Amino acid sequence: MSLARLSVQLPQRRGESRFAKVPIRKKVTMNRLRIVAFLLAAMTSACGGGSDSGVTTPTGQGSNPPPPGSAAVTIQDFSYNPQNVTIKVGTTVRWTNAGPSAHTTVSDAGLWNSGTLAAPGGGGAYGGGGGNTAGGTFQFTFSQAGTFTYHCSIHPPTLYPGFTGTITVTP
Ligand SMILES: [Cu+2]
Repeated sequence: MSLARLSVQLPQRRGESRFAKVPIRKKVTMNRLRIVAFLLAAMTSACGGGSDSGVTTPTGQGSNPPPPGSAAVTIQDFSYNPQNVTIKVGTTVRWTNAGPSAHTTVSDAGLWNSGTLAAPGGGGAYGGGGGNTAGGTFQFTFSQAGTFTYHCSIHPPTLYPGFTGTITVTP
């Protein structure tokens, strides 16, 4: 190894003993790459088909709607969040009351009626403290396409404008 080559390598390998280590480090890097590749391959095969619904994502659909499965709506502060949900037929929507009041989700067309969903208990208005109970939940699976509006029967839109929601179900 010539002095000229050494002087080139010095700035690249600060603080390490130089030329003796170069081939070893290369070998270690190669082995690491092989191990990573092996792990990736193992994980990929292990995870194949491991999703809960087993459905595939449709292509060319943009960001909406998501594939059948589930969607979540949070009821909080006299609003449904998100207010508008677009899903595919077969999707289950789950409403969760995050408080502070008791609420319902009732289909305007009478498809579903959750009954009263309790607010989270304990720990203040939003149930943030310890030892609290979770807010009430309700879920409904949409088996037909269409646009379904809904409201809270305890706080009707006549008194709470904007406290409404829409589920758009595509074929
Ligand atoms: Cu309500």
